[in-house]
Amino acid sequence: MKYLTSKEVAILMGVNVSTIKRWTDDGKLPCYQTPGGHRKFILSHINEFLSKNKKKSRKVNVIELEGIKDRKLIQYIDHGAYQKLIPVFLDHAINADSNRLKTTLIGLYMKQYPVYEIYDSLVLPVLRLIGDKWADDKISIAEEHLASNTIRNAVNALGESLQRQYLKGQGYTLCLALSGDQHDLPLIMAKQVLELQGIPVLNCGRDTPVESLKTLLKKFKPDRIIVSLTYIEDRKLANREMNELFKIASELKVKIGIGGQGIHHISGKHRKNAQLLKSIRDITQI
Ligand code: B12
Repeated sequence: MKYLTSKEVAILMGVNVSTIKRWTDDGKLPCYQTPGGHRKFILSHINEFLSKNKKKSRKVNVIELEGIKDRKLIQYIDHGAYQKLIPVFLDHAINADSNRLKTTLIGLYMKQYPVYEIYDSLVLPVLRLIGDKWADDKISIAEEHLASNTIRNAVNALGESLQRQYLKGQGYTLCLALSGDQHDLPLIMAKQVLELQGIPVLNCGRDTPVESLKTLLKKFKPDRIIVSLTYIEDRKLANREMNELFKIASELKVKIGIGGQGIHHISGKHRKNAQLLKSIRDITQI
């Protein structure tokens, strides 16, 4: 977690340091105070303030705070111009420019664009383009790995800035990808969006055999299980695991949600019995 000083927050918000001090003294802008009396901020403090003072978010400039002088990028972020951001984000991902990727995601979040929208409208289209480039032999496996890893790090950096306040009495949601599926980016994004809604998440991550879940389910008693299906190599195995999961779910009275491009590879009865998540936004409706 990165802590910001009053001076950095002043640059970020486009105001004087004295204004930052006044806002914190008035209790409008949350902050931590060091034993020496210095104010320290995390991005979610600023986001909380901005969500109550929407007009002030217009002046916010995360990119410049990071020393990136890129007027076009600033403009696209300000306007949430996803169509224009897609090729730029793709280019930065392929060039492993993690600083620009991170500040683009955090910049959009600070401008109050919903996290699910940032993922559905920017990150997912870029990941698909990277996959297409790899499939068309336009980039090597190494380049594809580097680009998707750089995006993964930026998504994790945004996750660190998000504020989490779990709702009282809210049960867990357990997330996983089935055996053999190594794609975990959708799970990371789904976790963040659920947590923003006050739902605590247990993310088992990629390549999780369903038969290994039993003790965990008994221990945490989740309300819901979400399965990410991106790549299914062995359809028989995937359907066997889904059968097993539905059996466990009916015993424990737990709902199942499934999402990802691999949902078409599992049997129709599973698709019928589960809640289908066709976008990251759908996670906000469960
Ligand atoms: C990054 C990546 C990898 C990385 C994964 C890194 C990681 N830690 O996640 C690595 C390098 C490991 C990898 C490996 C492989 N990959 Co890959 N990979 C991708 C890539 C570029 C992005 C995947 C991703 O995160 N997509 C984002 C998801 C979320 O987008 P989506 O599924 O389209 O969108 C859905 C979600 O929004 C969903 N949704 C809504 N709510 C929710 C909630 C949840 C929880 C979920 C899951 C989804 C969801 O609804 C949308 C529509 O379905 C894709 C390209 C692509 N088109 O996606 C290829 C892709 C998935 N990979 C592919 C392949 C072939 C492979 C490999 C076999 C390559 C190889 N020869 O080794 C291996 C298989 C590994 C394995 N056993 O799983 C193919 C799959 C083709 C197919 N028909 O199944 C793709 C499509 C590339 C391509 N164009 O061919 N890959």
